[in-house]
Amino acid sequence: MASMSKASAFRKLLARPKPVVLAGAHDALSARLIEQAGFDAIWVSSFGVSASLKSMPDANVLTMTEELEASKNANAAVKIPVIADCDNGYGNAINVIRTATEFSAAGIAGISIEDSTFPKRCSLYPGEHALVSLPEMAGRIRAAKSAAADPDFLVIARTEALIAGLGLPEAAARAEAYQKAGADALLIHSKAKSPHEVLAFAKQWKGTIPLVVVPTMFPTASVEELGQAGFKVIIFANQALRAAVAAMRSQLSILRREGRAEVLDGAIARLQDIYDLVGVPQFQAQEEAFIPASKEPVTAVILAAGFEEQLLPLTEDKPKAMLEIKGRSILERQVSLLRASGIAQIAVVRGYQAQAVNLPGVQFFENPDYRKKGIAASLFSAQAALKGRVLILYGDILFDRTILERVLSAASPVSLAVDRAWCDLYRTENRSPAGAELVITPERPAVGHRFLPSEEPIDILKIGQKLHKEEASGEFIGLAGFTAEGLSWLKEAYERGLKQPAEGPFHEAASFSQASLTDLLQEMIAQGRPVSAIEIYKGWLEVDTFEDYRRAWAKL
Ligand code: SPV
Ligand code: MG
Repeated sequence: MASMSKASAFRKLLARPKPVVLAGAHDALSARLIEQAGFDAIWVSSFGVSASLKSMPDANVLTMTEELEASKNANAAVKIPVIADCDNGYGNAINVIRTATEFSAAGIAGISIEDSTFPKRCSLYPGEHALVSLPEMAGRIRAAKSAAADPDFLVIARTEALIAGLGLPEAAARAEAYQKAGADALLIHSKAKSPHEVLAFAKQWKGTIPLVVVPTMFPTASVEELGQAGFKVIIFANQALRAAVAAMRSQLSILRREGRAEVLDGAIARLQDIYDLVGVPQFQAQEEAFIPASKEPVTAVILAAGFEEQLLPLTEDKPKAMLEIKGRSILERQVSLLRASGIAQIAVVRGYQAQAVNLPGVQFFENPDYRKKGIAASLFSAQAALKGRVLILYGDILFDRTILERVLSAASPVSLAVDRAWCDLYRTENRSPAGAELVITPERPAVGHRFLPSEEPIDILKIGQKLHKEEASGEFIGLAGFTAEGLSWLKEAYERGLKQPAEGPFHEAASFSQASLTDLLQEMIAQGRPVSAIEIYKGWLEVDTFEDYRRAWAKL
C-alpha cells in the first residue's frame, strides 16, 4: 500500500479539532529538532533560510532553487509535513507555476504564496511594503493550484494587506478573493505589537478555508488564544533560529574569553546528542548490514637477521635480504609488495650486517645474537610488533602477490603457505632443496603439471626440516599468517620453550635458543593447536644458494 503523501498528512492535521502548530526551520537539523519537540509540521522560513544559508536579508535575494533545496533538506530529515515559505512565488504567475511544480514534485506538503511585489522585503522590516493587485495575486493562486502534481498539495494564500497598512477592509476583500481563486488556506500577516489586528480579522472572517497566523510581533498570543479566535494553523516562524543565534553568541564569547572548551560543558549539547540527532546508531547498523567487515590491519614481520656462509662473498657486507636482483634488494621487493597489498606496518629483524639493512618507513628490531640463536629468538626480538594480525616472512623469499593475498585472506588462526610442487620434485628427481622446511598433511596429493589448490585450509600434522621425505607432502615457503588468536598460541609455544631447561632439545633444535619457526609451529601442533596449510604450486623463490640467486635474476 502506498504511504500517505505529506500533503495528505497535513490535510489530516487540518481535519483535527485543535490548531496545527508549526515551527520555522532553516535547515535539516533545525527541522529534526522541531519534529523532536513535538510540533505538528515544519515551516521552512524564507527569513531563516536567508539568514542561515547566506547571512543575507529576507528580500528575495535567495533564489527559488535555494529555498527549494533547503526545503528538500528539511523534508528529508523529518517524517512530519513541511510547508515551504515561497514568498511571492519568485515573480509572476508563470514563476509561480514553476515554484508549485518543483515543490510539489519534491514531496513538500504545501507552499505559502504572498501578495507582495517581486522583489519583496521581509514583512517585519520597516519601510514601504508594496503589493501586487488583487487580480494579479488571484492569478498566482490559480497558477499554483493548476501546477501541483498532488491534489492534496496545499496552496496557502498570504495577504500582506495589514503589513502594507491597507487596513482590515482591504485585507478582508483580498482574503475572500484568494479563497475564490482556490487557495487552501489563508495567512493573514500582521506586525502589530498586539494580536488585535489578526483577532479582528478572524472575527469578521466568513470564509471556509482555514486561517493561518504568524505570532512573531505579538508574542504574548498563545496557541490556545489564537485557536479559540478561529486560527487553525499557528506558525512560530523564527524562534528556533533566534534561539540558536543567542546560544551560539553567548557560548562563543565565553569560549573566546576562557580559551578552554571545558567551560562550555553543561551549556552545550553533548557529542552523543549530536550523534543521536544525525542518526549515528542507524549508520552503524547499516555499516554492519551492508559493508563487508573491514580487514583488521596486519603487521608484517620480516626475519632478516641470519647469516649463511654459502652465499659468500656476495653477502660479505650485507645480509641476504639486501642482495640486489636487477636493481632492487629482496627486502625492497618484499616491502613494496606488502605495501601494495595494504600492509602499512612492517617490522624487520636484522642481525648480520645490521647497518646494511635500511629502508624508509620500516620499523627495525635487532637480534645481535644471530650466530648463536635461531629464528624463534629473532622473531621474538620483534615482540613489540607481535600484536593483532601478523604476517611472518623470511627475508630471503620472493613470491607472487596472489600467494600473499591468499595467506592474508585466510580465516584460520594460523595459515602457512605450503608448496605442493615439492612432492613433484621429490618424486621425479628424488631430491629436496637443502634446508627445506617440510610439512605433513593428511593427504599427500598426486600433483603433476596441472594443479588446482584447495580453497579450504588443510590441517598440518607435522612440520620440520628433518621429516621423513616419503611422508612429507609439501614445503613451507616461509610465509605465515596469524590471527590474534593464532599469534597468542605462538606466544604460548615460545613461553613454554623459554621455561624448559636451556640444554634440552626443542623439537628438531638442539636447544630452545636455537629453535626455528618450524619448531615453534611444531610445538603448537603438539599442543593441539590447529595449524593450516594454504596450498600453492610454485610461484615463489628462495635465495639460499648461488644457483637460487642466478635463478632469481633469470626469473625477475
Ligand atoms: C518567514 O518566516 O520567513 C516569514 C514570516 O515569512 S515573517 O518573517 O514574519 O515574514
Ligand atoms: Mg518569509
